[in-house]
Order: sequence, then structure tokens, then C-alpha cells
Amino acid sequence: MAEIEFESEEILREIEEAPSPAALEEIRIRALGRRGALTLAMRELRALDAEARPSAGAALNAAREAITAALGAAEARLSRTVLEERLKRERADTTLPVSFAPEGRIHPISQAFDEVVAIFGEMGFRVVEGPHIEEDFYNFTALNIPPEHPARQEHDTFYFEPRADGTRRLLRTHTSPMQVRTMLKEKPPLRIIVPGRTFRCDHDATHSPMFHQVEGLVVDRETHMGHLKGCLIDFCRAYFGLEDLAVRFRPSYFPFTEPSAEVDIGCSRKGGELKIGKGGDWLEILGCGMVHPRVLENCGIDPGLYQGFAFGMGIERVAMLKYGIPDLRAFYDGDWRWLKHHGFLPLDIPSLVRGSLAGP
Ligand code: 2NM
Repeated sequence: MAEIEFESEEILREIEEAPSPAALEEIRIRALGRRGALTLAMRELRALDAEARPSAGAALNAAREAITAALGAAEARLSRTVLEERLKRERADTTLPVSFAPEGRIHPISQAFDEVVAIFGEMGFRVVEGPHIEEDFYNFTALNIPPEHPARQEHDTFYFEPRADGTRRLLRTHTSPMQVRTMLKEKPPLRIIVPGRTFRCDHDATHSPMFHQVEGLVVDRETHMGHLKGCLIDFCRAYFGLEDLAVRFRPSYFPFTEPSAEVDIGCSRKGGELKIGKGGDWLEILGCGMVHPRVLENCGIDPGLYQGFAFGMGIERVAMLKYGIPDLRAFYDGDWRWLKHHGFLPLDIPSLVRGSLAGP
């Protein structure tokens, strides 16, 4: 035998035009497989005349290299195409609206915060937030609670280890340190509320060592007890969604306000069932008072020119009353079934009146 017939041009053209990795594989088998055209041609080399063999062998080897290279290039091109098509097919549009049936729930504490903030926001209050770890001055001294004052014991304070100079930092026992910081930093008129976490070393069925408060402060030239009463009566009626809710102010004592009062809302406890509104019984929900002149002075405000009122409430308590949650401790358990029952749908916008309870 003097010659071997093998044409690689047709194969190379087919490789170039292969539409898919599967088509490419079919061509590879047809050319280089065990019974492929080139494999069979290589086998014929043995039957060739000795002088014709080297050049024919070299030609076949060159054809093999060309085909192998073309297959590699085609494979890279086709796998890129496959990836691009898959990306096009599986594309996620992140601008689409979120699911309308979300599984998550807004915690009742967060919901109550949002509702309280919405009401005071509508009245022109600004939200201020600050650190949980505080200095003694902002938590106590500036608020007319000097060292050895019995209120320091009543506050059941969590203290940190003393520093070299003997002073200790603490976990704030109320959010009032932020009222102090705001008065020291800004000029009246002031109208702020401070929602946040607070800490007292107290743990039983009705007390948690970590709890939540909203406190408020108004300071202006002629702020008086009438402003305090109007503001807090409006708040109670808006929060509970009852225009005729009974509200009363009962004299009380706080070191940082004078006079001081506690705010009760009307309710009825007939038949063991609590109903908020009217009915001769009372429920305490707020503490308040006119800011003590010494507190204003400690915070760089001239009590001869300015007066202010302040108030504070426990968020757990107002949330329990409004949403009918019986047990304080469940707030912190992180039990998903409890949250499914008492939590709120994330897409509800908290309004001045109420957020709707999530369905089952
Ligand atoms: C309350 C009750 C009464 C209060 C006072 C102040 C400050 F810093 F302005 F003096 N902040 N919050 C206050 C007054 C808080 O909570 C039951």
C-alpha cells in the first residue's frame, strides 16, 4: 500500500459548527474513537511501504493534533454558551417586591415601640437613642440622684468593675441619661423621645433584668403642667384607640421631677376580664412630672428661663395591655410558635391607632 486516504477538513468544519457539547462528543467519537476515522487510518500505517510510512505518519499526527486542538477550543466556546444560557434562564430579579406571605413576624416589643414613636412623632417629637453602658453622672447624679440616695438601691443597678480612679460604669437603669446628654448638647426648645433597652437587677414573674422603656422630654420657655396633661392624655387615647378613654393623674414622687405624677387609665375588671376604657377601675401606665430645676441646672439649662416636663413608660407593660399578652417572660423566650401567635405581619405599617394581629 502506498497511500492512506484521510481528510481532516470536513471534520474540522463540523467541529467548528457543532451546536452543542453533545454534538461535539459525537464528532469526537466519529474521528478519534476506537473505531473512529483517524484511528482506523493510523492502523493502516503498518501496511504501508517503509519509505511512504514516515510522511504519512507525520501527516496523520498533524491531523490528530489539529482535531484535538479544535475540539478543545469548541468545547470551551460551547460550555461558555451553556453557562450564559443558564444564567439568563435562572436570572433573579432582585427589584421584584418581597413575598406577600412572609413567614417572619415583628416582635410585639418592636411593634409597640413603632406605634408609640408614630404617635409622638405626629406631635413633633424627635427620636434619640444612646448607649446601654453609661457613666454614673448621666444615669444618676445629673438626675438629682446623688451618691447614697436611696433611689440608687431601688434601681438595682448592674455595675461594672471599678476603674483605677474608683469610678464605675453601669448598665443604664432607665433611658433618662439620653435626656441629660441631649440637654447638655442642644439648646431648647427640645421635644424628644428615647426608646430603648434598660437594665435592673430584678428577676421574677413581673420583672426582667432587661426590659424596654420609652421616655420623653419637652423643654421650652413656658412649658407647664397643662402641656404635660394634654400631651399624655392624647397619647393614651391614641395608643389604645379609644377617644373617650378615662385618664387620671395621681400625685407621686421621683427625684428628677417636681411635681411628679403617675398616670392611670380607666378599665373594668368585671367577671375577671380586663377591659380598657371605662368602668371604675384604674391601671397605672406612665410616670411623669415637671423636670426638677436642679436637673435643668445640672444639664446646663437656666431654670429661671426654661421649664420642662418628662415622662416614662415600660414598653412590655403597654404592649401586654394593648395586645392581651398575659406573660412577661414569653417576650424573651424566642419561641417561634408564640411569635406566630402574638407577632405582627412585617408589611403592616404601624399607624397612630393599631397594627393588626397576624393570622394563624
Ligand atoms: C419617668 C417619670 C418621670 C424623666 C425625667 C427625665 C429628665 F431627664 F428629663 F429629667 N427623663 N425622664 C422621667 C420623669 C421619667 O419615668 C417613669
